[in-house]
Amino acid sequence: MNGAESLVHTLIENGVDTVFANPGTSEMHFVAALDRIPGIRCVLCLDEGVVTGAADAYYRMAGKPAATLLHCGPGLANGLANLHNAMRARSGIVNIPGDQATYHRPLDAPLTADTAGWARPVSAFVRGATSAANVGAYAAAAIEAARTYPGQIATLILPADTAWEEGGVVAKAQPPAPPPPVNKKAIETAAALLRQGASTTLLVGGHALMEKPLLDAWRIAQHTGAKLLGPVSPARIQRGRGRVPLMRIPYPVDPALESLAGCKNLILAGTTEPVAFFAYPGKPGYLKPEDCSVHVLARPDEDGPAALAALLDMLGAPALDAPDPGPRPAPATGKIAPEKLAQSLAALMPPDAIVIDEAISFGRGFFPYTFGAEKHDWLQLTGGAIGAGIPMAVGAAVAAPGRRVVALQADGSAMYTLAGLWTQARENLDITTIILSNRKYAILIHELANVGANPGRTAMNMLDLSNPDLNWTMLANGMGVPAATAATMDELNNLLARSLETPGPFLIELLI
Ligand SMILES: Cc1ncc(C[n+]2csc(CCOP(=O)(O)OP(=O)(O)O)c2C)c(N)n1
Repeated sequence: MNGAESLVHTLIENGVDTVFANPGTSEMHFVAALDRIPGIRCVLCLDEGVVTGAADAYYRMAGKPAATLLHCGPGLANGLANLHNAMRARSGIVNIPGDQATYHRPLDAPLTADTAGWARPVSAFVRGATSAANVGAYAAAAIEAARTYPGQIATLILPADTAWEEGGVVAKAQPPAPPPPVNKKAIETAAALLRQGASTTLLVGGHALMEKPLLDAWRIAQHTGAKLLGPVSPARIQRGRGRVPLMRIPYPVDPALESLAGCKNLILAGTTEPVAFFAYPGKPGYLKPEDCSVHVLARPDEDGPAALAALLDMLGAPALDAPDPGPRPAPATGKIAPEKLAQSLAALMPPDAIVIDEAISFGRGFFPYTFGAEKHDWLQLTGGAIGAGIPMAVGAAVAAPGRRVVALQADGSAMYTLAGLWTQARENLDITTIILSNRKYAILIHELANVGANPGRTAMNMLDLSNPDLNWTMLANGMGVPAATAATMDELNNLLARSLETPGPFLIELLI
């Protein structure tokens, strides 16, 4: 058995059965081993940002890591922005860049780079195999690291000779260490604060945004009068009718500050203290009021769901269902508007859909209008590095066959990793992409004003995507994805309804 074969067997034996791949020469033996040994679904992506963004969303939906296959340092570097988003989402990924053969590295051939150096800032674990004999053991260690609660990026660098040489040994990963036990003192403190009744906000993130813990949080809030909020950009929320209608802290700094105005005690469950996305001249960076104290019920790496369950128990909050959102709305008609798109989604989305939200400025107000939709999962851009949406749709669809993925996709952000559409077509993934076509970097037009900068012609040109206009139907068709344009809500409703029922990908350019 060579090193590459030991790697593939180790992945399979430890339940890693999906690889998002963009290979090169140094990974040919890894590719050959994936070919010889059945058991892994290999998904070719034509850009490394697609590989890493797909692996991120795969973990969010499957709850187990996929592996990547990347080409040397530069291939890894192309995937870094979406690894950054994955790190912010606390997604587990077994990230595998190949590399120059160990003995070829000193020759400084063109693709030689500081692969480990590029991996380190986004990885909780970085290790390079030094011989075929340790590939399996290091892969098992990487899998263990990737699975560590709530999820981490573990990078295993695979020099070409460690893949092709004989002497590979398959290894078994240890089960990951469980999250630290719930902190009793933190629960008592939170219970005491909630009983006091002073203006308290419960901010819930991470795995605590799944259906059951979120209902626990809702019951705590209803019982004590606390306000319940989610972070600006959580990795995954389970929502829709029968589930908690959670509002998030808004992205723009002024409404974000307002959402916490008057808060005296901020209790954090599975998330960190909220801060503004950016500094703005004369505005605070921390979003809580100055006289507000922060209490950590559970850190993101602690068991937030268990902490909420224990807190609920201590408070003795009565059983309660999520509130009834009323009848399912009808699709909105007429001129296009953000809340109307949300309304049509709520009307038409099938049960168990997965929404990928890289809607940027158009998507700010979608949440309240979709509380009445069928149950669904909502995945957000977590690290602010745009170009995640199309790849995430790929990863979610691969992770959850049989569930429809609806990608709400701003046009500027779509262009970064457009190549992901090709993978959607090649794998025939059930993805409906709605391109929010404003032909602008609209958010940055607001930001220009927010930071007090001058909107001159050169500046405005740098925020304008017209001249030439992107032809979305042709772009999608060119990669094998059928597409059409909608200029009214009625046109959108027709296209959306049809695509939601038709297997495979479809792209709608919505002229907003
Ligand atoms: C990797 C990366 N590059 C650049 C940016 C800066 N940036 C933030 S928003 C944005 C434009 C977004 O435009 P679009 O996706 O069309 O959404 P809209 O603003 O029109 O709603 C840019 C370039 C970023 N956040 N991340």
